[in-house]
Amino acid sequence: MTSTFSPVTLRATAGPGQPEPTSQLDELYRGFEQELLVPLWTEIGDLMPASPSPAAQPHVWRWQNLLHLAQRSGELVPVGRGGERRAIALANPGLGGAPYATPTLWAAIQYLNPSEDAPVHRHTQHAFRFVVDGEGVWTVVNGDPVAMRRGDFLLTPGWNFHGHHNQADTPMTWLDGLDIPFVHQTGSAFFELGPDVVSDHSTPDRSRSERLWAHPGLRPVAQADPTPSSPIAAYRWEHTDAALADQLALESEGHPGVVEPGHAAIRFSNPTTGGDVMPTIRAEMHRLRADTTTATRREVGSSVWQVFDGTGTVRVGDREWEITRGDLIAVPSWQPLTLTTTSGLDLFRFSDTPIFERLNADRVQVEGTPA
Ligand code: GTQ
Ligand code: FE2
Repeated sequence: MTSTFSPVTLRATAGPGQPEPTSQLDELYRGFEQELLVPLWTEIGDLMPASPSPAAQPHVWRWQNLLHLAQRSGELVPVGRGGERRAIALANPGLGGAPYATPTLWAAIQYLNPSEDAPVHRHTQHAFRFVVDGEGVWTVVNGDPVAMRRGDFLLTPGWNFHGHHNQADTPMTWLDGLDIPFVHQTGSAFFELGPDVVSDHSTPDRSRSERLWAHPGLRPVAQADPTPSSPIAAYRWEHTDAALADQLALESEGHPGVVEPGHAAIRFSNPTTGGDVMPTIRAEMHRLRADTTTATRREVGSSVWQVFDGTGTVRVGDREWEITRGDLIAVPSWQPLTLTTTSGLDLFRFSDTPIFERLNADRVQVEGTPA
């Protein structure tokens, strides 16, 4: 669905270094078609560009529009077995209508009405939730109920059973991020159903996972082995916010720590390795002071950003948008990105960078410095 190739119709057109079209050449090309063959010489420009030229496009989805459609889905579409989740995915305009925000990343708004249960299942796809607004849902991961509140970043690494339940008297929405497109396109998906309702409807303030793992710089001695995904089920906003505020305060006091002037950022990390939270997904939170513009930066791999607070302007490639709370931005591979704000801006970001780092195919270029 996302292929940029039209059904095989090879053309005997004369390009640079190509023979003049003749009936014999045409016959050769019909022979290729018949045998389902494609010669490199007609495709090389697209297949092997000098630098990444992804099919995915820069795009912004407006949270207010997503919210409205999610609310209507909440009225019209039940959540339960079969569909599994009332989740509505961003479809990048360059990817042929597939529910892919980028070639590797799924981003969706999920909506749960009061008293609803999203049934239990597990899959090899890695997942997280990020909450831009609201509370009242607990996601139950391997039997451990995890509260969801504004600013929290929550993990559901691959093959963990999980369901969600809304204990509030108001609906709740959040952002889901998964590696569904990567897993789909590489034929590596497995899926299993669990119970139709979550096993534990209790509403603890902190999950068991956090009580064991989420103390700063402290890990349980009995848990010595590294795990490919982080054992921390929830990274709470109070910690994220404090880390960003402290970075900017240190900058004001003349100490290092920020990415660049006026730009603080933290990466959510796996305490057992120090690396990314999950094998395919990197997640970060960024804070720009008022009246800050970032350096223009591009990198191999794609990302999705969500505005958490404040307003600003985002430039991706040759597109530019004003952005406000909840808005989502798709940044394709190697597209230059610049953020500007006059009011101050908090943004959540996730990317597929760990895949490229593992393959030694990662590259970053910051404006004014060599790649
Ligand atoms: O909440 O379990 O957006 O399995 C897509 C697939 C959410 C989930 C999505 C899922 C989920
Ligand atoms: Fe799921």
